[in-house]
Amino acid sequence: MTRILAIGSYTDTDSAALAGMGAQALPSLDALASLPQDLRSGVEGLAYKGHAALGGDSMDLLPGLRVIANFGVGYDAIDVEAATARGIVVTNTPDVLNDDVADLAVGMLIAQNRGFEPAMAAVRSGDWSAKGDLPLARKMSGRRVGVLGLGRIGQEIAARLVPFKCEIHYWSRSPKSTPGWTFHDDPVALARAVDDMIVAVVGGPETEGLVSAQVIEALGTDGVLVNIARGSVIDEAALIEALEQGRIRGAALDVFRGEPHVDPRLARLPNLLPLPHIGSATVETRAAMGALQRRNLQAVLAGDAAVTPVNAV
Ligand code: 8YV
Repeated sequence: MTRILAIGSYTDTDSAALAGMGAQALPSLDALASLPQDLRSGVEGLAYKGHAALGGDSMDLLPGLRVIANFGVGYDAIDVEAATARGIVVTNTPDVLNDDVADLAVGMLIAQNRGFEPAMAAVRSGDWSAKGDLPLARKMSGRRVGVLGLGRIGQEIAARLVPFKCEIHYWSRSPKSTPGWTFHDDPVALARAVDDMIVAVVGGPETEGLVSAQVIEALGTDGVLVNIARGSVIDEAALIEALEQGRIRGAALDVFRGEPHVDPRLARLPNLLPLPHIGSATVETRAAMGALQRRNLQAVLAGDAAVTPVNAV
């Protein structure tokens, strides 16, 4: 009997480990409804990897479900309220990816300020020898950087920027005890106070469109906006307009609304550095995320407390 379903695309190592626990693989959430009812009825654990919305309707297809173990720290795709109402424990994979995501955010800020993309293109295309040196880029060390959301990942980002002599400003639901970083009580005030902004808040309804047209405007024509959180946090239409009109100098995005489909107007902008959601995409971190996902599944199915639950059931 199948006790565990593993939805999503896993590495060979993770697939083997899940299969070792008796899990049946399912490529996507859409395929759930077409599974035979007797198979669905026996499922108690769901290993979930993906960003498609997992709501109460899907949970109801698995009436014996006890745990949804999400592969990822962000669980905005999962209707946690619906899970709690059904007595289902939801878990995520926090902390093990902080370093990778923070490394990427800082790398994106450097790459965008120093103009890595046009510089690489000049070498590859032969323009360097044909047309000579590129226009000068901007110095990154010493810039004033605003971190929007000072949770686990936001703190790692801010800490990494200190050795770059950056002045750190942040917005968070409440002020934190920090080594001299400046708190702002609204995102527009944060944007006004800094040169560049890095978005590190959780996704979901409470942060939907938090980076509004006003925030982008307040960042100003020298500003760079970096997003390693969720596409839903940024008013993408306002960002496209601002990038097209040069009202913001650049953006570096690892996440998009409706990803993996990216608005073509956004994708073709020369002042955008786009990445395909690779924040946690290293061999080491993905292995740690998979291991934590499985530990959560095993714990709940054995009747123990989840290792990293996000709801109280
Ligand atoms: C995804 C992420 O988990 O952890 C998160 O919240 O967004 C990523 O690490 C990864 O893309 C796998 O879906």
